[in-house]
Amino acid sequence: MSTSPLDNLAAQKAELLEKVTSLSTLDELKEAEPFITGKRSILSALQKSLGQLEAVARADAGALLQEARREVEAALEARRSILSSQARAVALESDRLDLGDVVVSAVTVPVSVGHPGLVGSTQRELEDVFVGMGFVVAEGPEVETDWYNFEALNIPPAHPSRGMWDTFYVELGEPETVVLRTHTSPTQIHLMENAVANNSLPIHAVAPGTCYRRDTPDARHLATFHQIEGLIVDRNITFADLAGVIETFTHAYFGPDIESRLRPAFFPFTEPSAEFEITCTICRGEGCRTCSNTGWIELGGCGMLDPAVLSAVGIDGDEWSGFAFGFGIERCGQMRHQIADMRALIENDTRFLGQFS
Ligand code: FA5
Repeated sequence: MSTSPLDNLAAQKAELLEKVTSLSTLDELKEAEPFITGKRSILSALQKSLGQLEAVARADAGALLQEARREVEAALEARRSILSSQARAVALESDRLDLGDVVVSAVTVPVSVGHPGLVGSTQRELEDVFVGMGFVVAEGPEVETDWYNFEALNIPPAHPSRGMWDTFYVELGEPETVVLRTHTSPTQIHLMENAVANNSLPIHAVAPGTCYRRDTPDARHLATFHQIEGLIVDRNITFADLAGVIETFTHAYFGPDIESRLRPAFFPFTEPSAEFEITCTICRGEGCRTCSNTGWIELGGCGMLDPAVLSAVGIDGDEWSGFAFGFGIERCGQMRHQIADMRALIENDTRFLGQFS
């Protein structure tokens, strides 16, 4: 009985197909490929051996071998495709960002985070000083009626002193009856009204907040700025108490080396009134552009509560007396940090603002 090189073809093909199924990674497949369908495979060896056969037998055997090769090659390609998708899925899974990765990158990559601005931190420092002196911190609305911003503070309509405050009016109700507050002094009225309504006099409070004026920005002015109002209503309060509070504040906030002074001034809601000034910290009193060559910088106004204001809110001026003050928060920060021009605070130059973190 004649033998053919393809006598074991069925078993050899089965063995190759089994080998293909056992491949579990693309690397294994790549390594095994030459032995399955490549030059070093049994299929290639059989192909070579067909040369010994006679022409007719060779053609039949060649067709059989081709058929077996196609089957093994198809199985190998199918396996390659399965292993490729598995490898892609594994790669995707390892690329997925989970919370652990986020935390790790937040720790290792330097991230620039913000910090409170100079005005906010100055406000908090001022609050701290006054809380340390026994004041509570309150706040009032930024949009006020004409009554709170002016009339209750003894500034009737058309009174010439209204010219002290260049006002932004809000288009609400009758013309010029609602304003963006020009100062924090209306909080005096809210505090006193509340105390009367709740029968909770005395008052020892500060109220910081934003103010708006049609002021042209310059080295000491902005159109939107901040003040901190102070109000004491109690028994037997005198101007000496006011001067003592201002001096204690100056030393606590600016240190003992800074000189301060009170100069007579006029405010319709206090009598007597004064302006509170300190030595200009830019020129140390020598005179410079920031202080208009006076050597002094005005930080705020103050005075004893005018009896007309007390009676406007229903407080008996024979039993109670008090004082109020209003300091510019930007001015305080400006002098503490020796900033020659206040406009730097609103120019958003992070090289400048970053110094105060
Ligand atoms: C007043 O606003 C009074 N309400 C202060 C007051 C309160 C007096 C209680 C009596 C009793 P004046 O307009 O002077 O006063 O402003 C007070 C302070 O606010 C100024 O000294 C300054 O420090 C600050 N200030 C005023 N206008 C501006 C502005 N446009 N930009 C920045 N700061 C300002």
